[in-house]
Amino acid sequence: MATSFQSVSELVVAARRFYGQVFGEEAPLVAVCAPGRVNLIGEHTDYNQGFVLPMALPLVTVVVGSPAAGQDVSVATATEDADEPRRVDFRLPADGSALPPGSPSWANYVKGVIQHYRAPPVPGFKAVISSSVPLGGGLSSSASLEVAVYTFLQQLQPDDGDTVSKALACQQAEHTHAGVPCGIMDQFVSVLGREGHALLIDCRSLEATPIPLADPHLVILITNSNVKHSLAGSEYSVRRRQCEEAASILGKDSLRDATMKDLEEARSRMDDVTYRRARHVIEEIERTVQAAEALKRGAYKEFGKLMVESHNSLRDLYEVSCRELDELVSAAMKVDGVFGSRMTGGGFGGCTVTLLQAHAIDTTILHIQEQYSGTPTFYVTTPSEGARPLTLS
Ligand code: GAF
Repeated sequence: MATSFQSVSELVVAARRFYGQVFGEEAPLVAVCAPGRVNLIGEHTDYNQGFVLPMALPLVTVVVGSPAAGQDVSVATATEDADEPRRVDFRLPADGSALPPGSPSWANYVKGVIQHYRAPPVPGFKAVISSSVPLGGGLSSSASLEVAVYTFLQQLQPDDGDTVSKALACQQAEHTHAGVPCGIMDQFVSVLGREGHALLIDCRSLEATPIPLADPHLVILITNSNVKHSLAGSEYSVRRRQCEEAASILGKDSLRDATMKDLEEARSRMDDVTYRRARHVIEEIERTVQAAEALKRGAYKEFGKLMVESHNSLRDLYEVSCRELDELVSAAMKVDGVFGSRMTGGGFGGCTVTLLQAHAIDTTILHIQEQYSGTPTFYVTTPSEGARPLTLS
């Protein structure tokens, strides 16, 4: 059975109750939410200025709160983590100077977004955070928190930027306050996601093309491996550097500008690891464009084949998969009615995404459960809307 998750309105009800418990005062005035994402194809291509094809999820982070007098900020999270305090209080720097990261770590996303908000000075506020995006599960819980906080600040004091600059500010927050040199995909789709559509994002021009994905005969199944290997953080930066190195050997600004012919011609001038990283990126960018075309035509078999090729390339050339993700993909691919399956997100744990015929959902879940050596969690999802303010009744 797929896991049921709290709807946006259930999360808001819970967050309002929690706000009362924490701050013990009148009801909050503002509520917003921002979604997590699943990437259908185009992995580790965003920081190479390539294409990605994610969709926003019905799993969201909700922020509810009110403006507060002065420069004081108080934020509490409904997520329990025994190691970290669930409430943080700090003062906004009056002179607009930096708001450095510190402890608890979850509050760094809030501080980072305040620092990069495009209409300073940010006023004081009280808020609580509540989320249905699994933490550290590769579905962009951090981007959804950043974008939710930014959307909350917009309700207190409108900014002067457009949606793309909002996504870029949230990406900056991740760089400076979480220390992750991520690409733009997660924040972009959390801001601009569209119900019933995947987004083909050109990570160079930052233009997005919505591709309809609302076929009642099709299911998008996310399987959480429920493992996260410690390599995830450090290896991400290593991969980024290897791609930059490959681009520089090829004499290109980024791997987006390179072809397989360029790479083969330069092969003797780079080591094998650099070659394999670059090959993944160049071929994955091409696969993503082909997959978007296939999706437009409803050619799910073709799409599924590209998903599996993407997974194999992430496993063998980019080396960001792991035993658990490989197990989940190969279990899914044995079931009749499954079009394709692959790891999604940064890798080294987290989730897989599987595209299948709706009638095959029960058999697929059962088969994966039987074959997987760990304990998976399943989410049946649909492409959902990006960040938005919510009405409080
Ligand atoms: C993580 C990053 F945050 C994204 O920018 C992207 O690079 C992804 O890994 C891999 O495709 O989610």
